[in-house]
Amino acid sequence: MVEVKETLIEKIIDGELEKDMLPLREMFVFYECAIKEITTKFEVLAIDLDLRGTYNSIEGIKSRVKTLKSIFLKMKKKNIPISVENIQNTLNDIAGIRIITPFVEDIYRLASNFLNQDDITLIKVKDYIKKPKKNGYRSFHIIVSIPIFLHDTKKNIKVEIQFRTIAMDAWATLEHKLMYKKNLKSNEIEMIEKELAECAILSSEFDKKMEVLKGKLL
Ligand code: 0O2
Repeated sequence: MVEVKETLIEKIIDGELEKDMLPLREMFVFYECAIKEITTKFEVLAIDLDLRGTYNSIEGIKSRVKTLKSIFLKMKKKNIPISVENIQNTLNDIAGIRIITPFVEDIYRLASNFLNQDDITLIKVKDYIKKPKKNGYRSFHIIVSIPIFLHDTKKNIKVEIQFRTIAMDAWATLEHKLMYKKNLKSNEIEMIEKELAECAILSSEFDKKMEVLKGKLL
């Protein structure tokens, strides 16, 4: 045990650990750069749409780079050996951006405006609005690739973008909080899942009613 610790300290002092970690650190920096590029694109789109429209079509933009722990757990679940190359090839959601909109219609319009930009390559679409998940989860996901320009090269980086209305985001955020609660018995889980599915239906009806009101008022 002591030996392992000493070896680790020696590696840190010698700068060896830093050298070993470089590809991993680079990987995280590239994903952060891709998030910056895409966030700016949506901020510009929001400014332009707000100039022409009657309300703010983007309520909020959130982003995150997946934690190392979460990356390793997902690779383990998929039973794929861990290497920087395997991680980049296997996982589509290391860089994640969430766009929150007032209305469902805004989601498809924003996604289409964004995908029309010629440096964006669409890799995959998952429309959980048209086809919600069994638990009631609704959201529109796209996986895209965007180039980032470094001092001597260009790299194409994959990013997952989730589009949600305020109602979809509220449901998903609360569901995430409730379902990650520990020490629940299986009958309690079943009960919560049932109630959450009911809330998802209410949330979907809410979005539909708001869309109708928007048609009348905006
Ligand atoms: P976190 O904390 O956001 O990182 P894939 O391997 O791509 O085919 P994956 O990654 O499960 O399968 O794809 P999917 O279904 O598009 O889900 C990706 C992300 O969507 C999740 O990331 C969540 O952010 C969100 N999501 C999907 N299903 C649900 C759900 O039922 N409830 C909530 N609250 N969010 C959901 P992570 O990695 O699970 O989590």
